[in-house]
Formats: sequence, C-alpha cells, structure tokens
Amino acid sequence: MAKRRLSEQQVQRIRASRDAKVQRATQAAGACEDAPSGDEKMGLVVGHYGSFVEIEPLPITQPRCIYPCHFRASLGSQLTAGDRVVYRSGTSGPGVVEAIMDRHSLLARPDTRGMLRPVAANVDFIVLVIAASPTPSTALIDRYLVAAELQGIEVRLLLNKIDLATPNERAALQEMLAVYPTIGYTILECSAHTGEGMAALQQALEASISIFVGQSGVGKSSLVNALLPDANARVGEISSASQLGRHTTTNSRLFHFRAGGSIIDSPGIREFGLWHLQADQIVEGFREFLPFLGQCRFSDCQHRKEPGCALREAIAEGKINPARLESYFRLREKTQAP
Ligand SMILES: Nc1nc2c(ncn2[C@@H]2O[C@H](COP(=O)(O)OP(=O)(O)OP(=O)(O)O)[C@@H](O)[C@H]2O)c(=O)[nH]1
Ligand SMILES: [Mg+2]
Ligand SMILES: [Zn+2]
Repeated sequence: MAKRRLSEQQVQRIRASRDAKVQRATQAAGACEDAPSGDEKMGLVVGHYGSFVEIEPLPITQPRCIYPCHFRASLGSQLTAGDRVVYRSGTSGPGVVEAIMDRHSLLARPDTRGMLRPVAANVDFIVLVIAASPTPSTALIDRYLVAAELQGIEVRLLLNKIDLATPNERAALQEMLAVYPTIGYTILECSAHTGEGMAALQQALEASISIFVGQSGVGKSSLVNALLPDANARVGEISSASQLGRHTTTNSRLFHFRAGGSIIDSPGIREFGLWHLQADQIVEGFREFLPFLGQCRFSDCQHRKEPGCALREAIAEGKINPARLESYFRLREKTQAP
C-alpha cells in the first residue's frame, strides 16, 4: 500500500495544532486532582489495550493516578507505552488522547502480517532478558541485538534464573556469552527468585527508561515484581512439555522506580521478525562489523570465499569473532528470499 504523502503545508498545520495543544497542556500540567476535567493536559502512556490506553498525568505523582483514555482513530495504531501525549480527561468516563509528542526513540517489530507495530517509545535501553532455562541460543540473542542496533537503541543483556544453573552450566553460559562484552554489550546476571544480582540490576536501571524484551518465560514480569513489589505484574508457568513460557504478558506496561527512571514489561515473543530487512541492513546490525563494511575488494562481496574480504581479514586478525559472522549468515538465510 502506498504511503499517503502530506504536503509541507499540511505538515506545518499539523505541527502548529499539536504545538498549541502541547503549550496549553503544559500550562495546565499539575497533580491529577487539581487539573479540571476537559482541559488539555500532558500525560504518559502506561499501556495500550486495543480500544483504550492508560494515561498517567505528567508530572508523575505518588501515589500514581492512571486514567483510561480513548484516542483519535488516526493515533490508535501509533500510541504505545512510553509515549508522551496531550489528552483531555473525561468528566465522568474515559478521556481522549489528542496528540503524540515527538519521540527520541521507538522500538517497533513486525506483526504476523508484516506490519511494523510500536512496542515502546522513548526508551533509553533495551534489556534483552535471557535465562538459564529456557536455554538461550546465540542465534536468538543476535537476532534481538540486530533489531535493537537497527533501531538505534542501546542494548544490555540480562541473564536471569541463575539459581537454576549448576556451577558447570553457569560456566558454559558465561562462555557462550563471552563475546558480547568484547563488542560493547554489558551483561548482568541475576535471579528474580533468590535476589542475587538484583541490587546491581536496580542500580543499572534507575534514572533511565528501559524495556525488558525476550522470549516468553525468561522471567521479565518476575523481574519487574522483584524490583517493584507493588507492580503486581502477572507471572506465568513454564510449559513442562516445551520448557517455554505461555505468553502470560499480553501488553507492554510501564512502571516507575521510586528513585527515578521507569521499566516497561513487554510480552514475550518467539522471534523478533527481521525479514522486512535487506541483507545490507542486517549486516549493519552486527556492530563490530561496521568499521570493515565497504572495505571488501568487491562491492557485492558476500563475505564467504571472495578474495580481499575485509570481514574475513578482520577475523584472521582476531578483530571479529568467527561465530558472529556465522550467526550473520544464519540470520541472512532465515530472513532473505533467495
Ligand atoms: N527459578 C527461577 N524461576 C524464575 C525466575 N524468574 C522467573 N521465574 C519463573 O519463570 C516463569 C515465567 O516467569 P514470567 O515472569 O511470567 O516470564 P515472562 O518473561 O514475563 O513471560 P511472558 O510474559 O510470557 O513473556 C515463572 O514460573 C516464574 O516463577 C528466577 O530467577 N528463577
Ligand atoms: Mg511477562
Ligand atoms: Zn567481504
């Protein structure tokens, strides 16, 4: 479907109208009890539930107050947890979201029909949660890392459920993950159940907006509950047959730390679809390849057996881990039409 293009004049008009709403809302911003219903106010999207969103007035208050809001049809599919919006609260029922503020980042992923859907807005860090069980694979980790790199959002790795690993299993997991700190990804280890590593995690998350992403059953909601005992995020069982989670969390939802900063819990997914990307985009998601891209002798180098391949030379010089190039090939094969 062709995208509808707006004229420069239309864009200006939309911006001017939005800016006026933002200005009025900023003037009216205050505690939820004080602000008269019906005025335009600034709010934060806490969660999107299909036909309505939950909005928290800005600035945030303690205890939190959260309102259901409808939205203009044109905004429905764009709104997501973490969005800052202008809204009007209803006098006796749900309010309405009027406009979305510009975002500094947007995490989106393709749905089953290939349409890119927003997962969270304005996040500073993606925390890719993996667990000692279900056992992670480098293919899965690299898939998420590529998606995050291409969205320009910094990623951290978090290995949860370390209570389930024997010392040998833990050493094997650490060996599998050893490449990531060498290419700039931080790894934390923790257990939402025993509390090990949770203080360091809390410290790493405070003062910024992060989102937990990862397979169903790795413990994202359990981590939210361990970090924020009032959160009450629903936790699911692992299927004893598949050792996988059962997709307990169905919508992204935002929570705040008392000391500042927020965490967004997101629904687990089997795969972070990348097939909407071209091969030359995927290769750019392998961050340590970047200095060598465009340096191969042949401009259409596939980095397999061609002479003068800069990526292969970098491997020979120990600058790139060969497993990551293999991972790139696997991802490419899975995501590309021939
Ligand atoms: N042993 C152990 N079990 C954990 C830990 N963290 C979570 N679990 C268990 O793992 C299962 C899945 O946890 P959830 O928090 O629902 O996982 P999730 O990642 O939110 O799953 P989805 O919402 O389906 O994406 C539950 O049975 C938790 O009790 C941990 O640190 N150690
Ligand atoms: Mg969950
Ligand atoms: Zn090459």
